[in-house]
Amino acid sequence: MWKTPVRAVLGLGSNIGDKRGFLAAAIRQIADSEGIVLVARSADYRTAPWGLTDQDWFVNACVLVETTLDASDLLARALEIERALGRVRDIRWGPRKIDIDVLVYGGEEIAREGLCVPHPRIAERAFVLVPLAEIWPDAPIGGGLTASTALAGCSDADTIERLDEHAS
Ligand code: PH2
Ligand code: MG
Ligand code: MG
Repeated sequence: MWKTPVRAVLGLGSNIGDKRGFLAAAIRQIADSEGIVLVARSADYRTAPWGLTDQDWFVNACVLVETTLDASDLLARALEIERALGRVRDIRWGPRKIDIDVLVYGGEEIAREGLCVPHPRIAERAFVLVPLAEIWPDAPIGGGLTASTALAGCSDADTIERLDEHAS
């Protein structure tokens, strides 16, 4: 049965090793996935660590996709790509080679074990809002907010530095 594609956003982050290389590799694998079409990719951004501040700086980016996968299959695919790129899960909010979060899945609000969409902390995180607003300013991020309205109220957006186009 044909399923209408859903617009979804994945947020990517890395703060170990070849950070931009991990993001680029993850985005290639996302784009090559069955049931996922890559619509837009933000620039890479250099961001100060949030939450656990005693760790290296991050590179963050967001991608907008259209997908026929349901939300849990999209999450499963994201976690599979994390594993393929060597992600080891240890410290919450701690250093990672690659993190891929399902931030938005259509306008849907999903709250169950392991899957909370829109991601509950988007509105406080400039490292998510800046790349998200670049590619989809009207993205519905919950609580009646969009990426651009939340960004307007976000105090640390100036800690986010856009990086030059990647050579690869
Ligand atoms: N991810 C976290 C915790 N803190 N800080 C930045 N700058 N970027 C991240 O992707 C990030 C973080 C947990 O997922
Ligand atoms: Mg994650
Ligand atoms: Mg995360």
